[in-house]
Amino acid sequence: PHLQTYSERAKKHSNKAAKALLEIIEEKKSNLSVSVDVTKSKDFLDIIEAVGPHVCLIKTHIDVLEDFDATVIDRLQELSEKHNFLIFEDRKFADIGSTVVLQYSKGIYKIADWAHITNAHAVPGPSIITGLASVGLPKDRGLILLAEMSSKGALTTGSYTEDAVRMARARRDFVIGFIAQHRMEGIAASDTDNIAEEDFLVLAPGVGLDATGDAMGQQYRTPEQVVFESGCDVIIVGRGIYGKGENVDRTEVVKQAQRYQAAGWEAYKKRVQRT
Ligand code: UP6
Repeated sequence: PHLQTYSERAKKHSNKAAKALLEIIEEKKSNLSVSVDVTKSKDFLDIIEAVGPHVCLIKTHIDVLEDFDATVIDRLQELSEKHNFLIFEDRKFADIGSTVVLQYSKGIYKIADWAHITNAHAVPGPSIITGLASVGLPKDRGLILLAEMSSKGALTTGSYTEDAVRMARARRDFVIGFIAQHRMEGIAASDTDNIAEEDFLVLAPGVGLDATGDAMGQQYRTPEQVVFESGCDVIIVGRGIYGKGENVDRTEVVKQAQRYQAAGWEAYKKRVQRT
């Protein structure tokens, strides 16, 4: 599917969150998702306001905000409508079905009420999808499974990755894609896998133009490597856009967002180029 355009794929996608994301990518000519990993609500909202016009998706870790209250979500939703981007809470659920139901819908954050997309580890097996789907599907949400991580020494390799893909194939109504570094179509279908018209979105974190990693095992690749060479669909960029995320210089953040947007789009154009 990655050789088709985003809009061709949008037309065929049956999950509403995936379809909306593909439409926004094409409309805004942006496959950039900014990961807004800062601890003050003001910095959080300032960054989102600045990068909003340049992204298809805002990725959050809502639990790192020190001064969280419900107005942050109201404002986030306003910005999502104003600038036409979706919201992805990077919650990385990893528990049994009945527990993730509570974590997804209850508590302080009520993630299912506002995040179009969230994600989960495959570690607990298919029951984690059953649990999350019971909350998310009625709200037209989409789930991303972590198939590969970007950090050094990650255990998400080989048969683990393959089994995660098989779990996704069994729940294509709700699982819309993967956090990964490559496309997953190459993973052989088992007898029970339904792969007809399969179109999983691949969202890739670990993207940077100026650094190859950080001091804690993060590994960066360029948009060209991620989108053109590896066929991923969305680039996720955090510190490459706002650095430490304190006393944010709006002009600089906008400049970096535009730079990553352009690099991601160029890599995509090169990929789908028809000869
Ligand atoms: N993230 C990764 N690698 C993964 C999965 N998720 O880096 O395999 C998330 C991190 C962070 C963001 O939790 O929010 O993507 C990357 O941020 P950075 O660009 O500042 O390194």
